[in-house]
Amino acid sequence: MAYEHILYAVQSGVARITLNRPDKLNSFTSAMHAELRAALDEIQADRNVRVLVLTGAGRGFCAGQDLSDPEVQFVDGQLPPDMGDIVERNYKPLILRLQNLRVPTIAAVNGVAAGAGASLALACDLVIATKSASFLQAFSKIGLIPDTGGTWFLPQRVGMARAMGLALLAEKLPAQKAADWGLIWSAIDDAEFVAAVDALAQQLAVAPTKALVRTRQAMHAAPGNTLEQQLSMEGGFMRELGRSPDYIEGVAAFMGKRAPRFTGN
Ligand code: T3D
Repeated sequence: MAYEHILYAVQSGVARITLNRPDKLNSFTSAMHAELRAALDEIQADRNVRVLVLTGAGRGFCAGQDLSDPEVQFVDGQLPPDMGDIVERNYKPLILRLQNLRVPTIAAVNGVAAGAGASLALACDLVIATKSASFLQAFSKIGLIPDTGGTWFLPQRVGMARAMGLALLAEKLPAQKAADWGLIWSAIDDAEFVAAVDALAQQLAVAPTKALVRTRQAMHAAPGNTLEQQLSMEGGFMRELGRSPDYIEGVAAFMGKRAPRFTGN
């Protein structure tokens, strides 16, 4: 499929989606949402893909909803736009697609991630950012709440006190502090960022894909489960994975003192 608002490429098992509206800091329109959904569906169907890298073109990662999009503008004499409907149509399906993707996901945060752009990054399995990047819960500045999963991800990652501070005060959180707080995996010197993202992507592209994705599912299910339920879920996943070709290969490689050759199966 030809894309206009994103770039999409697959190489050596790594699918790369680049949000590509740099003049607007890659903020979301419904058209960009539709392309993002289509690209995620392509990844889901392409058995050659073993990892997704999501990043932004230009100096920003994503500034959330495009506030200049006519779809969210107030027009005198007309009903105000239904933000809840936009969330249901665009943001909720995006986050659910990411969470249900059959490959691990990396947010490569190359610059500011604001509003739903910050939530989008947090919905990925690993978040790696340039030291010059920042995370901004911009919502309270315009009278909204952290959406796109923000109220779910933030308190789990940084605790309620910091989540509330970030959301209510809407101050930019520099990437290094975000890493120190446990909001993201790591903050990397800008000059080393591209190489670090590539290395991480290559590492995950040859990892046992199913085990990584089951790990995501188990981790995210935990807050809603009792310990007993969680132990049962772990048992079910272990039963499944213990019969998988990648587990057989992993053990054979360990016993043979050689590097494993995982196929993602
Ligand atoms: O339907 C719904 O609305 C529900 C869903 C909501 C989810 C949300 O995401 S709500 C939150 C929306 N996002 C924001 O409120 C963030 C707005 N942007 C900013 O606060 C700042 O731009 C940043 C802190 C992200 C970056 O600041 P800075 O100084 O580095 O850049 P800038 O000069 O503000 O922005 C550069 C250009 O991008 C500028 O355009 P110009 O003047 O050069 O023509 C700016 O208007 C544009 N831009 C940045 N963010 C947005 C945007 N244009 C439209 N929408 C944006 N969100």
